[in-house]
Amino acid sequence: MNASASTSWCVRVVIPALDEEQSIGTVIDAIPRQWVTSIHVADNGSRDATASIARQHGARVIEEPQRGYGSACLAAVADIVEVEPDAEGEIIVFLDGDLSDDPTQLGELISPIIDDQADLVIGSRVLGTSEPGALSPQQRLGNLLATFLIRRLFGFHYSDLGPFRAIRRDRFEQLGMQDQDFGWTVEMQVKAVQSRFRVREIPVPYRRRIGQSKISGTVLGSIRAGVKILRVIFRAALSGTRPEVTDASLCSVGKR
Ligand SMILES: Nc1nc2c(ncn2[C@@H]2O[C@H](COP(=O)(O)OP(=O)(O)OP(=O)(O)O)[C@@H](O)[C@H]2O)c(=O)[nH]1
Ligand SMILES: [Mg+2]
Repeated sequence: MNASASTSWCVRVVIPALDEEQSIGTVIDAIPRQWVTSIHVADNGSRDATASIARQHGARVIEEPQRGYGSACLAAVADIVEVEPDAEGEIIVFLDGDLSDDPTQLGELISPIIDDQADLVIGSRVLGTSEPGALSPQQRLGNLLATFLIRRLFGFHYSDLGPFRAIRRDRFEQLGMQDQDFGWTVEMQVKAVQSRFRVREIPVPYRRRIGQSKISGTVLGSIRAGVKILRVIFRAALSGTRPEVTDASLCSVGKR
C-alpha cells in the first residue's frame, strides 16, 4: 500500500449483525484500528447481547427496525453520512459479524483503492482458502450460477459474491443501492459493472462461522437468498446497460 496516500483516506467499517454475541467482540477487536476511523454495527433487534458487546468494543450501534441484511447495511451507511456528510476520501468496508472473514485482511482489501487501482474490491473466498465446511455446497453452487450469469449477461467475470468488500464512498453513493436483504451483495457487484467501476477481487480466507447461520447455512435461507440473487441479476439485465466485455481475472490481484 502506498503509505503516504493512506493518510488521506478515512475508512469506515459496516458490520450487519443479528444475534452474533459470540463473535461480534472478536470481530471488532480484530479490525486493524490504525486504518479505521469508525465501526458501525447495524443491528436488527438482536435478542442477545450483540449491541451492548459491540458498544463495549468501541463500535457505533445502529438499531434498524426493518429486518434484512441490505436494510442493515443501508442504515449503517446512513449513520456514516450523518457522522461525515462529505464522501470525498472515504472508503466503506463491509464485513460480516460471524468471524467467517478475517478482519486483519482489511489492509489488503483497501489497498487497491488507496493506490487508485480500484473503486470496488471484493474479497473472494473462491480465490482464497476456505476452511472445510465454511462454504456450504449450496453457497458454492449459488456462487457459480450467479457469477456465470453475470459473466454472460454483463460480460464481467467475478469469482464470488463474498460479503467482505471495500468501496469508495463516492462510488457507493452513485450506485443507488436498494436491496433490503439477500440481494445486497450481488446488487452492488452488478451495478458496479454497469457503472463501469474499476473492480478487483483479492483472495481472502474463509472460516466456519461462530454461532447460528441466518442466511446460507439453512436450506430455506439458501433458497430464499438464491431466488433473490437471481431476481436482482435478471432485473438489472432487463433495465440496465451492458458494458463492453472485460475480464475481472485480468484485474484480480492473483491467487496466493
Ligand atoms: N442486522 C442484520 N444482520 C443480519 C441479518 N441477516 C444476517 N445478518 C448478518 O449478516 C451476516 C451474514 O449472515 P450469515 O448468517 O453469516 O449468512 P451467511 O454468511 O450467508 O451464512 P453462514 O454460512 O451461516 O455464515 C452476519 O453478520 C449476520 O449476523 C439481518 O436481517 N439483519
Ligand atoms: Mg456468515
